[in-house]
Amino acid sequence: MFSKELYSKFRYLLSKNRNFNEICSELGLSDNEVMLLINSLKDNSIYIKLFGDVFEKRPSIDETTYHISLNKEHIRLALLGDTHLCSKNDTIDLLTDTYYTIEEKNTDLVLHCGDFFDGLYPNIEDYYKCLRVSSYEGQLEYGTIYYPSYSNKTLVVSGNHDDYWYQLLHKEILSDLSKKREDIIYLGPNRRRIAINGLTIDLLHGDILQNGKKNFTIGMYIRNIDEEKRPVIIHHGHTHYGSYNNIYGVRCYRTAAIMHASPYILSKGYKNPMSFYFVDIDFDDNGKVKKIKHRKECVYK
Ligand SMILES: [Mn+2]
Repeated sequence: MFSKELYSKFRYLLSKNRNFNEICSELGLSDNEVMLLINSLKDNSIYIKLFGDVFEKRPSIDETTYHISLNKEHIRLALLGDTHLCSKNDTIDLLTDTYYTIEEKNTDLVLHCGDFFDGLYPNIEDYYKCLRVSSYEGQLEYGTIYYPSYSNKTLVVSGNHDDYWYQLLHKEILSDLSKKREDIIYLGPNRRRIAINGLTIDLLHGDILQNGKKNFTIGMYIRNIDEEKRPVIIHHGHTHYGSYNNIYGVRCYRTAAIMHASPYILSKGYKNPMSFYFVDIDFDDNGKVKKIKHRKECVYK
């Protein structure tokens, strides 16, 4: 796909310690083309040389609240996440079935807690072998075409896998996706507070705490928020295992992945039950939350 001359010019620029952007412009290639060239060399040390410790770089978090007003006494939300599109283990079929159920049950809004895409994990050798598509433009196109369309909106924050693209290319793939798909709204990286009438929800991926540290537990996340500012609901994912707990009076929904188990998960003997939640909320005349109930829905293979 790339000529020998191009490879040697690339190697030369690398040896001269040119950075990624300089290499793109000196080769006259787009960043995606250079990423493809790097992928094709299958040499992990090139990523490290060009991007360093990519895990230190994350897009900055939006601390503002995203307000939605729905003039209704009763609303239904669907909570899901970790769809990992473009992984060879993704499942557009089961995701489409899931959205079919969501439509059928007259759902007002879907919340997606990130890892929408599988991204490109730079520090694992041969990661591209786990992917259906390994370029930025290719993944963006795949998501635009195959993510199920929905008559209402899907609100999404990014997960660590979506953020790999930020670390490699300084691009937020979900921001670009939301420009192509008007039913998908990107609320920003990692987490965002949402307010629907009198209901507050923290939608978060669930891998890092407010201070950016990775020793995430939901209890610690809640304790970091002043008591009077805590949300009514938290929706998070990341661990690919679904559960519900009431912690310090906050209703915490952790959603499972909607993807098939990877060979790694299978080799460890872990189960991979796919599921999502419906949450029904009743409001009083002043828009205050009157009653909440939920149901876990299994996604059957
Ligand atoms: Mn995930």
